[in-house]
Amino acid sequence: MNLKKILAGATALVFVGTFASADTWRYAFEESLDEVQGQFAQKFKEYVEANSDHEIQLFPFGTLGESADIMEQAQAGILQFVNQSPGFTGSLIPEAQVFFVPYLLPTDQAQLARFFRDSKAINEDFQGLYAAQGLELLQMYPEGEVAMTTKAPVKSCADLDEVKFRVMTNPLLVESYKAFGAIPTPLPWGEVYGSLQTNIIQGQENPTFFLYSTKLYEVTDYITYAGHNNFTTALMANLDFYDGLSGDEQKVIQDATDAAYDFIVEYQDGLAATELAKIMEAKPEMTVTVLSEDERACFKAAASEVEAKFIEMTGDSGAAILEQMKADLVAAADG
Ligand code: 6CS
Repeated sequence: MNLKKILAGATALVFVGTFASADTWRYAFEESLDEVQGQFAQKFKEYVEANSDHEIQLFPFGTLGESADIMEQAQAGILQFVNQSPGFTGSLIPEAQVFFVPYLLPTDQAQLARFFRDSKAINEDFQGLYAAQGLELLQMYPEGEVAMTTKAPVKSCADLDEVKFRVMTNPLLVESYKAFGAIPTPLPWGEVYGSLQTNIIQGQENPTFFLYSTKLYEVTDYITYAGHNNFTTALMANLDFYDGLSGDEQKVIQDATDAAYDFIVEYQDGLAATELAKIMEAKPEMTVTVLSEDERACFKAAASEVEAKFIEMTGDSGAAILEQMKADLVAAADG
């Protein structure tokens, strides 16, 4: 644990706390207000404030530190709510790494929306795993298909040879990019732009909207879609805080989560296409490639190796979650 950072976060919160009433709940997330997590958070806040006496104080990325810092603050009860992606939570809850088994999640956004809403694995099985870490899992939701952005073209895994590729700090994501042939380099988000700029890394992956909003297109020249994953994220509450609430308060939180979920699914309809168009306007020389089935072959072949690693890391518990997710995905495919 980085004690200096958690103390800095706590000090910042004590400072803001002096201006906040006891009815204020603190909610931190990994993006800015105008990005997907920020939009979700604002909807949640709007609902809670319209339907209770509580106020929600939002802390966008950077105000309280990196993803790891806000998770520590939420577990410690300094924050009541935290939005963190399994890309980071996977180092705390190994089963949450399942989201990095390549080609497990579909790219179809409507199917994904049904899956995250109805999945037993998500809405029941993961609950206990998060609770064991002092967290009430409120909602997982998708943020869009991830694209690889690099400094040189990627037409197959061979093109990733010797490429230092940034991944979130998640052991299975490291295994994925190893299996894809790259040199995986786990880094917190705050170091990504500068590391690309200075050529410490030569690639990274993220959903299209984020490539535009964070200006990653400025420091990479190729965007490649291999269809290998969708970015997943999750809203959680501190478990002691949540368990200590009245039934009415818990209901407001559940309803606010549902409202934010419905909103964010609709908000993202067409978002990847509009944000890609903005990237092309800002940087017309950007090369965008959607890999063909043949070009995807080596990425798809790597998937079974990564799945086996996941089972090796998580045992029976991970195997059961994976099986349940596959069944839930089939159910979501049927509409
Ligand atoms: O790559 C990352 O680390 C970041 N990507 C997104 C889409 N949201 C937050 C996360 O920290």
